[in-house]
Amino acid sequence: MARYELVKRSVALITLTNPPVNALSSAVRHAISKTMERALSDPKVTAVVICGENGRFCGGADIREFAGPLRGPPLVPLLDAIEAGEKPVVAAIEGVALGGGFELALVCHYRIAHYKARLGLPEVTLGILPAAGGTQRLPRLIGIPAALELITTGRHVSAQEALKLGMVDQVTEQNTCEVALEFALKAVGKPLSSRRLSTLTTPCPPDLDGVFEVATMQVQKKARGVMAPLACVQAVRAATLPYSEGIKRESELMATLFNSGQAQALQYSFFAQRTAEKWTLPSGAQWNNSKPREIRSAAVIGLGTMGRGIVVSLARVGISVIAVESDKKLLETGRQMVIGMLERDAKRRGVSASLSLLKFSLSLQDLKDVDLVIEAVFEDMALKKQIFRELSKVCRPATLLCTNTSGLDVDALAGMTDRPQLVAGMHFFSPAHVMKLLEVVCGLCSSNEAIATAMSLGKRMGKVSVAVGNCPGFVGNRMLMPYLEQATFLLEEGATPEQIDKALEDFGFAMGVFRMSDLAGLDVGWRVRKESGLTGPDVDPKDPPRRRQGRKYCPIPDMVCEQGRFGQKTGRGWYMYDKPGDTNAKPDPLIQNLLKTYRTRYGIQPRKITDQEIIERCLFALANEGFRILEDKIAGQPEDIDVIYLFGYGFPRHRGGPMFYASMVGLERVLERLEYYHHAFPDVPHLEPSPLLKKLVARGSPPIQKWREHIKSMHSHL
Ligand code: 3H9
Repeated sequence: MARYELVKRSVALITLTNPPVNALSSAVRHAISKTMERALSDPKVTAVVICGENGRFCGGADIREFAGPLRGPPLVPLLDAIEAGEKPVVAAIEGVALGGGFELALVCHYRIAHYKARLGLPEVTLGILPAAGGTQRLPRLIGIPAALELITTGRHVSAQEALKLGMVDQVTEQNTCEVALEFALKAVGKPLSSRRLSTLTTPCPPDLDGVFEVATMQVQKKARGVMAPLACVQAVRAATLPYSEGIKRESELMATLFNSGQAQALQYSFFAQRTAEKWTLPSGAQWNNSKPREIRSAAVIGLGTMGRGIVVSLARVGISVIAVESDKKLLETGRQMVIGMLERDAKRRGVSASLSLLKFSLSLQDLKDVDLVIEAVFEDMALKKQIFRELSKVCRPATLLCTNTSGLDVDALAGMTDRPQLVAGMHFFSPAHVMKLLEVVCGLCSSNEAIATAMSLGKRMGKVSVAVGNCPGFVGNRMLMPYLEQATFLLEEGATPEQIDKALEDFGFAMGVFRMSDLAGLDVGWRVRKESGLTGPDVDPKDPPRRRQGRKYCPIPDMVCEQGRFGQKTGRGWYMYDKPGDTNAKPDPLIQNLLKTYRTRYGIQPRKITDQEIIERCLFALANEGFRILEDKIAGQPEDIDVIYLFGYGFPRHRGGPMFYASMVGLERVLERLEYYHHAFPDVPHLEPSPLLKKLVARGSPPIQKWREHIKSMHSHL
């Protein structure tokens, strides 16, 4: 767990050896303690260098150990002892020094970083704070404002920025360990007192109270209801006290956070993201061994909002792209917009724009030789089918054909081609060059290789990719439907859009469902409902007004659209805006009137609806559909669903995602409330508890990490 060598005759080199990130597990802490004792007591040793194996200094405390009782030496006294030692200790930082890893570097008397290293205290993103002295030493080293920014955001900084801020003493492009060893030899005999950060006084800005007030306001505004950023501010404030008092405060604040549901949810999210990336497939098939193909060239068909974002995502990772449009004018507009987006993106990242990788064309014939095509025309099945038919004729047999669709049938498109095994869905989220989520949709015939390639391309583009099965809406949009529907039924029953939005925003969503719908545009859903015969002139005249296709239907969203209210872009939607495109949503008396008239017309007596009912109806219905998705093998594991909601739908990260939230509330309670609502509103769809939820409760509500086994056994009984 830590190797000890005597090098250059008098330097003890301690190498952390806990792959993949040299996390500070109990065994590593034990090994550091032992090797440091040995170095300090050996008279031959004059200095110490600490480094990490495989080019990574240390990724911090071992997060997996947080779930159990503390074993091995606690970190704070261990680090205090390193700092107090009488021999100079130098940290040789390669790769990462994050969290506890950077706190370990902070107790070393000197820090040398490789120019590609990244440093930081990301604990806040895990719902905790840097509780091994990080909140006390960093402000003493770089001052309160800079430390506050780094600790409350968890931002990683480059070695160059770290040098500028004073976090490291030297940045090198050479062998970091060698440089650190030489540095250590030169430090022998020099006084160490000014290098022991805990003994220094924190430099304070003149308006100390003002700085903390602003920081408090900022974190409260940015992270509504999230505890860790606020606790980080309080801990940094304690760095103005003597170290012994500050470290006590740090530890108290940590204890409060550590046991909170928020920390559990955020740590779950960390691992869920990594579990999803390993992609157990919904069908349960083994995909991990399949090798992705290398993609050097791609084509994107359609230069609308989605297409443009996809072109940018591909080009900025060095893939040459042919962008195709059907019309000269649209092609030119698209071309200008893509170039502008790429130039702005390159400027922001301080690199040169990869414009030479782009080609623009009006003909599918130009796509003969590309490795992969992403069709991104608008959601018109007939048009998409025609394009896939043509692609099948034009592209070489090995070209992978993908469709960017938010819910259309991938198998139907695969059926248009001569290579259904090389067809997959790639559902990007808008704007595609910004949003992190990618649903990779496996059709019935999609080969392992095709899915592996789409997943690996997603990763290369910096996306969080999740493999899902093929059904209307896939995972994300299929689940959105019950969530939106509960919200509209609640309107019918007596709530207002602003009341529902406030309850959801207080829960942690950045935007409530109606504000989000106004932003996205109400006309898209209206068109889909019209096309599927739920509303409009094609509605079956035999259907009673509030029942459609055999189930209860709420026509209020259609009535809003019939008035030309399509959301922010028209200045009117569920809310009113000062002008089209404005974002400041104000309650609209016309909507209140519309609701009143509607309820009167259908004899609905409005009732008082509590925030608890809003949260339960919307979020339990959402999770209930998630259970059905697991039953139907559209998602392989609950983590996949949660990652989709965290990265694509703004589900608050400190709640872990809809499935984790359900597990935290308690499956028994979720079942009991769904049964209650289903009984009270037997007509309202999506409230009937799913068989999987019932089964899990019957089996004693196992923790979410164990659901997979129960789902598997459920499938084997089907
Ligand atoms: C802390 O330090 C608290 C202290 O202040 C106070 C204590 C008193 N622990 O991300 P990757 C696993 S809190 C355990 O795919 P990359 C990860 O799950 C900690 N496991 O690689 C994955 O496992 P698997 C503060 C960890 O190259 C594998 O390593 N530190 C940890 O894309 C590879 O990870 C952080 O918040 C860990 N600390 O990125 C840093 N870290 O293969 C968290 C990783 O089984 N880590 N694993 O799925 C990261 O941000 C990234 O992992 C890192 C590498 C940037 C290091």
